[in-house]
Amino acid sequence: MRDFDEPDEAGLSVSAPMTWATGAPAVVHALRYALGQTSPKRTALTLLTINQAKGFDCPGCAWPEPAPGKRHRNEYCENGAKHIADEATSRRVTADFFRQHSVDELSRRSDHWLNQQGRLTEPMVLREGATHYEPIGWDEALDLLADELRALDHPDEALFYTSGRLANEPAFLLQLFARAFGTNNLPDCSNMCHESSGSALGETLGIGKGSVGLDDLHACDLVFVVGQNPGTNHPRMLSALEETKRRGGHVVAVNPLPEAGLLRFKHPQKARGIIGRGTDIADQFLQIRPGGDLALFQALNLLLLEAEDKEPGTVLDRDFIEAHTTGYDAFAERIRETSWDAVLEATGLTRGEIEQVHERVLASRSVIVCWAMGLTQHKHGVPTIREVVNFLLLRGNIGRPGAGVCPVRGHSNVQGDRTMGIWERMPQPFLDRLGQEFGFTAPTKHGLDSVDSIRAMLDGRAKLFVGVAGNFVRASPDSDATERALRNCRLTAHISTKLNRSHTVCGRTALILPTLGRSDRDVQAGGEQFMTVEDSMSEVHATRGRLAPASPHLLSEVSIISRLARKTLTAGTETGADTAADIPWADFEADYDLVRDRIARVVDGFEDFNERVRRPGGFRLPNPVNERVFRTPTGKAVFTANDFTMLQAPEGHLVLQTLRSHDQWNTIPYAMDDRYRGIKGGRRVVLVNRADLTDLGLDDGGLVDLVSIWTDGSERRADGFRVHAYPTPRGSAAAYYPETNVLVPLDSVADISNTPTSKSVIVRLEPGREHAHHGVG
Ligand SMILES: Nc1nc2c(c(=O)[nH]1)N[C@H]1C(S)=C(S)[C@@H](COP(=O)(O)OP(=O)(O)OC[C@H]3O[C@@H](n4cnc5c(=O)[nH]c(N)nc54)[C@H](O)[C@@H]3O)O[C@H]1N2
Ligand SMILES: Nc1nc2c(c(=O)[nH]1)N[C@H]1C(S)=C(S)[C@@H](COP(=O)(O)OP(=O)(O)OC[C@H]3O[C@@H](n4cnc5c(=O)[nH]c(N)nc54)[C@H](O)[C@@H]3O)O[C@H]1N2
Ligand code: SF4
Ligand SMILES: [Mo]
Repeated sequence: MRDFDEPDEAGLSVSAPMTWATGAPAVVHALRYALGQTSPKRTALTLLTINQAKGFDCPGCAWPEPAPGKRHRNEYCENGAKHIADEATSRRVTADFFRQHSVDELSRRSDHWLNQQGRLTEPMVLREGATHYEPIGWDEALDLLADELRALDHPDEALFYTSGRLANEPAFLLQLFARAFGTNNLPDCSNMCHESSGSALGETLGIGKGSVGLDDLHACDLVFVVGQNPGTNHPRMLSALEETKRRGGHVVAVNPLPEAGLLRFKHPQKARGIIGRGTDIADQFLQIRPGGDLALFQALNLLLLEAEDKEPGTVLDRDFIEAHTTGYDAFAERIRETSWDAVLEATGLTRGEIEQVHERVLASRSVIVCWAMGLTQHKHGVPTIREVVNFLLLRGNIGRPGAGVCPVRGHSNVQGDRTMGIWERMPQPFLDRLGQEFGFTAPTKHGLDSVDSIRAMLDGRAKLFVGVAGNFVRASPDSDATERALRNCRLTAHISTKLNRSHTVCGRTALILPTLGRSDRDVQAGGEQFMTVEDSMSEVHATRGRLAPASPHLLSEVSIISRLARKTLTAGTETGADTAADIPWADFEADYDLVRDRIARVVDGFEDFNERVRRPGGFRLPNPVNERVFRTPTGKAVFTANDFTMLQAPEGHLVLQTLRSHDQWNTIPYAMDDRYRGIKGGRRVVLVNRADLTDLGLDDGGLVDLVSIWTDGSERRADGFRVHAYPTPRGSAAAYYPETNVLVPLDSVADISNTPTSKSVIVRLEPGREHAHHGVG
């Protein structure tokens, strides 16, 4: 199906990737997108208040803002401006729109087209057997949902999915509601994102978060940027790295792709950035094979041990290791078994390159390692991050200024949501405090994460899906299986700002519950409200929308959750859920200060929350790791012994990574270009090394289908991709998410964290056929 708005892949063109990121053109691109969505006045109103102390937090990534006094007047990036414009758009999806388009038709539209229709404006219901959504009042919609929840045989038959756009106050209320209802089934986007980081850091350092702040990054001697594409996904991180370099620090980038932002950066808000040549970011770029990072850090650790052997007492921080760590001996024994042949094969690097990095490490007093999806979304993501921790522990690069771990989070409040209790496995002390505060017993049985939720819906153990923000159907692996899972539900309901594919893949009954976005003003009975978020460096601050809401019928997330809870948690439920009559939902809805008062009593580090968050810039949550306090069972940081692992594709196959273009926000393409990688006018493109193209007998620019294989013999297919020669390592390929999620087998997950292996899908390329329609991957 095509429409005037439907992007046309026939316009696809691919040229050489760029070697620098962000400059004058970037600002022009942002403004062009903004003005295509809304008026100059709304554009000005939003862009001037993004990331300012009294404005709203950018709804894009979780990169922190500098302290209030150090903020630039335009403290946002090109992509932040696009995210805002996408939310502040003047386009609207009305009841009339749903009368014109059946659900079946909508389900065949592309992700791009659905998003371009604009903001959702009123609650809609798809009744059993109906072909179209129809309007429904708020009261009736929430009664319907509450009745379905109360009719379940057990609270664990319900799933409450969250995406990291959700601010702290609604996140706290959502998990409170789910637990008062009787379930820990709180899957979230983090399960598919940084869960491997949380698992590895929790086990080794006692807390699943990063330990560094912006000041540490500026003061650091050597920063590793591993498995991350900041030029597109965390653009203002480049300003921080530029500052590191200005102060004499160095940067090592580790990535299979020569990403523009890793190579050179032109600061868009400084004259020298616009006209000059810009700053070289990476002093050394390691073009690693996918999944080779575990081997790389094992080799670096081996070199450190050997250097210490040669000159004892000069390389390792013996005092730190002695006083603050356990597990050193078993770790060292394992590292000494490392084989250079295996390391060179796994990484695709030369020994000289690795030794050069080692020299840099020896020359640096303080080291930080930053990483993102290039590490977490592999089968051995958890051991890889554990090995990074080993590397830092060896020289005491944990718990002192200018050093530490820096998992760079994705969504603006994904870290805050976890702090607020959005996790299917919250520790017992948190559950106890929550129960005590509100007078009920929180369920102790762990809930389902994202992948296990799909399994539970497929086999009927879960019957009701509530999505709060996000686009579960497109974010999840194995698109066909996930769609079957959702369609198997009694009811699916989504609290959303914009139309997406999850609204079109429905249970027997479906609800769309439209809500305010970050930029919308939020006025309740108690007056104008603000909310709070926590960024990737544990800074908590306020966010306050300034625009007139997209429609008079919208409710805030806090209102929707509070009203639903009041309707659900009344006496006499079939589920036997605790009715938890002590929870003052109506008061919470009227005045978010009252929610924050409760957060202050339940969540560590939030004492005097209301008072402290009103200070300009808010406050930083303490990370005990920075005091060298490790909340592990032994009270010490843990060295781990990790088995060497490498990725290998069988003959004729490639390791495919699925990643983001410059013009998308997760499951939502904004436009069809990926400027820095030289790709224009299409997304169904797969990037392969030229020598592999030759070996596979494929033409540059030819049409292929991607076929993934899995150990149970099953195959999955994504059709109609153009294959292009690109400087990716031999044996690997890259293509965009979410079009390729159909290829990721549900059972292909990271050990321990259960994160889908989106960065290592084993595929072969077959002569292709044109993609029939754009809606389905
Ligand atoms: N504009 C924009 N910004 C975003 C997002 C967005 O969609 N659009 N999404 C947000 C979210 S939720 C997240 S989680 C972050 C994601 O931020 P990133 O993790 O930067 O995002 P990806 O596009 O998944 O890119 C992964 C990077 O890892 C590299 N990589 C792949 N495999 C390996 C490997 O085995 N080893 C190494 N060393 N590198 C590898 C890829 O080449 C790529 O550069 O971005 C956030 N910010
Ligand atoms: N193959 C593959 N799969 C992946 C990844 C990958 O790299 N490769 N990355 C994974 C990662 S890191 C992540 S984080 C997930 C992302 O998964 P999600 O977080 O589920 O997806 P998003 O695309 O961010 O969700 C976009 C939708 O959120 C809604 N929304 C936006 N703002 C608001 C708001 O303020 N309130 C409410 N209620 N709704 C709002 C809009 O309706 C919009 O359509 O995808 C994962 N899936
Ligand atoms: S770096 Fe991230 S948080 Fe900052 S303006 Fe850009 S998208 Fe928004
Ligand atoms: Mo993410």
